Amino acid sequence: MQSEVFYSNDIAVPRDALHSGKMAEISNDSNLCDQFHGDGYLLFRGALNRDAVLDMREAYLNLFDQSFCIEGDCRQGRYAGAAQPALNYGVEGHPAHAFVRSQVFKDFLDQPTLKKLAEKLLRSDVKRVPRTPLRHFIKGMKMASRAHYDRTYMNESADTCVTLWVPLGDAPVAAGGITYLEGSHLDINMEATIRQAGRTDRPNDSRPLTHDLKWLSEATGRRWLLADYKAGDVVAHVPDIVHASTDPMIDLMRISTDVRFVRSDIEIDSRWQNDWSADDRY
Ligand SMILES: O=C(O)CCC(=O)C(=O)O
Repeated sequence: MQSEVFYSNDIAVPRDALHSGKMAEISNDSNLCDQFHGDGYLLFRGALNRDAVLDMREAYLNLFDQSFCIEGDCRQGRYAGAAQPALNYGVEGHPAHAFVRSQVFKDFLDQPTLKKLAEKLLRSDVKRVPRTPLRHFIKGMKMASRAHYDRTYMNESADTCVTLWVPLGDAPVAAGGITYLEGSHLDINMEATIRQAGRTDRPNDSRPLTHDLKWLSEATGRRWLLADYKAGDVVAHVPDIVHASTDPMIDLMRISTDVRFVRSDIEIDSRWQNDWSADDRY
């Protein structure tokens, strides 16, 4: 049964018609580019080979201690409640830092399917942006990605850049997954609204963001769009759409990556030219 709320950064957001809705699926007769630019996102179900995606999940979780996953099953990847690495997430020495630099991960990113999706949506030749964050959320963290849009982190527009959000494993809403604020990429007041209220748990960050998804939904009259993702799904989004993620509430760990492509004729933003590290502060 569906829960009556979802959580993000430990704040309950009602799953009612005012605050949330379902992400659109691709309809057979839709023009992909029109739907992508109209909605600001596009959910491709089963775009990637499920086994190849689970291979990535397994390869990453194999870098942890055997006791990390329930029954030592790194392919399924349910959190066993064991101690986590002493190091901060994603810094040098942490498995996520090593994994994004591994050849197996880079080969996964360079598979033709991802590039072809990006080419279709940007209607251009594209190149992959080297900096590719790995996200890993575990039950009990009570935290998720804050509401933000990519344009403030990367100097690009919907004509030059697309983000492909790739869950490395099944990611139902309760495991934590990406969620989009409906129509926010078309709202010229969005940045002012977020800034004006100053409703952020990161007051020293000058970028427009908020941890409070319930407040943002009510302040803008917009709904958070949710989906239960499966390994193999890919979601594309434009740099202007406000997105965030839901808190992990179940054993199944949420692992995902954000693969970005830009038109091949533009220079990649200097902040995005090297491998991701959680402390690179971009
Ligand atoms: O996976 C997530 O929690 C969101 C990641 C994201 O929004 C980003 O990297 O820009």
